[in-house]
Amino acid sequence: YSAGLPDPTPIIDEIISKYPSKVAKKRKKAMVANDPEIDQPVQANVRTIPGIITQRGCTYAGCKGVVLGPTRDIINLVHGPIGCSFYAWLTRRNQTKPETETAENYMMYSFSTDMQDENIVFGGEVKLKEAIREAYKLFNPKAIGVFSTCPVGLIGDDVHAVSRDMKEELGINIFGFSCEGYRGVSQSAGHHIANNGIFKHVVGNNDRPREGKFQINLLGEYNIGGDAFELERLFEEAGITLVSTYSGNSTVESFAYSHTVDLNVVMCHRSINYIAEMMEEKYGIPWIKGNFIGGSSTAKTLRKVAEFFDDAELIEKVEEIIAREEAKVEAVKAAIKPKVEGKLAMMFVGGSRAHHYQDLFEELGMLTVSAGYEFAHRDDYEGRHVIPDIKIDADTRNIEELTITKTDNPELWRDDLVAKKAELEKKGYEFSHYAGMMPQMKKNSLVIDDVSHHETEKLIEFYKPDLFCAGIKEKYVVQKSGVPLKQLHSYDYGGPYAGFEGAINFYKEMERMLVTNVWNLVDTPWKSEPEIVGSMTIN
Ligand code: CFN
Ligand code: HCA
Repeated sequence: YSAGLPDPTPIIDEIISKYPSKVAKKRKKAMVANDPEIDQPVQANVRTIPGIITQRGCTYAGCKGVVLGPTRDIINLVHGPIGCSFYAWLTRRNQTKPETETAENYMMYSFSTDMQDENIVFGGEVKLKEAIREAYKLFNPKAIGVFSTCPVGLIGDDVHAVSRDMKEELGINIFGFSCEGYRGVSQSAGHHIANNGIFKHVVGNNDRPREGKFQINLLGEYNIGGDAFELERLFEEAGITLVSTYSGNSTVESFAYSHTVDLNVVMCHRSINYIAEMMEEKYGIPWIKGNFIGGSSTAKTLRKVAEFFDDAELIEKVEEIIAREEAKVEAVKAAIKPKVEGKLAMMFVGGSRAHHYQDLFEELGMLTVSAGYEFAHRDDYEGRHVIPDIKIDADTRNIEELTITKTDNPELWRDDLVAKKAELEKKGYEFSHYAGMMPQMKKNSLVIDDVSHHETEKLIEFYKPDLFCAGIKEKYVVQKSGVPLKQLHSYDYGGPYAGFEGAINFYKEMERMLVTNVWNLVDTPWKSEPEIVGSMTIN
């Protein structure tokens, strides 16, 4: 495609020609032939059509698995059948490192009320109370979060009332989440519910005094494959105090004083923008977007943070780190780029990585021919706030809304930060500017939201990509067709891929996966053998 990508309209038409007309009409709105120069709407954050094989997960997965899952000093108790808890048991590869050997860490456990038929018929609140008492007696935790699964909402167990009663009885922080799987159209609703719950029940509970000259939180970083450890290394060396991370390698203890920072740096905007906005509204803390996927993105984000603090010493230190680290990154890139340049990649992942990882491919000279998110909203694609986040009906129906009021404690309302933000904005510094995926992608690349299994097969046939990036459910189906699949959720067994060290690891992984003949040797049975057709004789 050195002369540019072909117009993907024929492939869009071919894909949807197999669908019934109503379905075709709906799916067509989720597919766009990209033009970075013009704004085009893409359908996103709407209900998946029943019968289509989607990549998506549920609201419970977004709340329990994604946002609260990586926090080690809270017992995350799942109220529901055991399968829901088992599903979210360390499958996301979010790592953690307690300060000491005896510090609280419950992440290796899977807590569940293990609901049975009789609890569905007679109610499960008594069992939930017993489970909370048992967890408290065994572990003596400082906090317990209770997560609702589908049957809980259907039978009407009130996890909030139970949590309030148990908080009073045991004297520790206990709170519930109405994150039943069916509540939204995807994981996205679960992120919102988790953000609201943490903000309401934890943030602001501890007004710890400052501990550093430059204090930040990192929002939307989940320490998959050790990503957060690499970023912690960089901040520490620069002299920037990382007060809390939402929620890679995190503690609820740190969430409680995370409102004492000067700046929030938001990495995955999709999952955590709500906390950034609420902290700004209540405490006056500004937030900026940051991306640490790719060597040049990492350098750019570090510079942005240093620029915010406007401190000569900090700026110098950050430049010193960037110069040293970029030299290492460049050396590896120079060796690998000639071997993978021009290779074609596709990625269909979550709500931010399908965009962020394009930076790494660009650095290697690879071309992203088609990409999409599973559950992002239109602003994540188009780069503008096109829909007010809080009001999308299917996504927010029944979500308990929070009324945020400016803090009444004058010491906690940061006038200095509000003034600083206004001053920087005048200089053209854009705080909440959110660059979406589409303006960065090439003309005629194909953007697809909530891609289906049928569409995946057709895309592979059409583009014959060198690499497909998605998750565990897609991995083996794609590989059986002779195309290597890199998991951009769990990183397969690899990582970290964030920061400078992460970029080096990722380049090496691309060399390992793409400079090999093994995929040409894959001989799928359906290529050589006729399709097996079933038949039945009725006498
Ligand atoms: S770690 Fe994040 S970066 S939080 Fe989100 S939108 Fe998921 S779990 Mo899988 S890998 Fe993925 Fe993103 Fe944000 Fe992860 S792209 S789907 S809900 N995601
Ligand atoms: C989730 C979690 C997930 C699943 C990954 C996958 C993750 O959505 O519930 O499908 O491989 O990153 O662990 O996104």
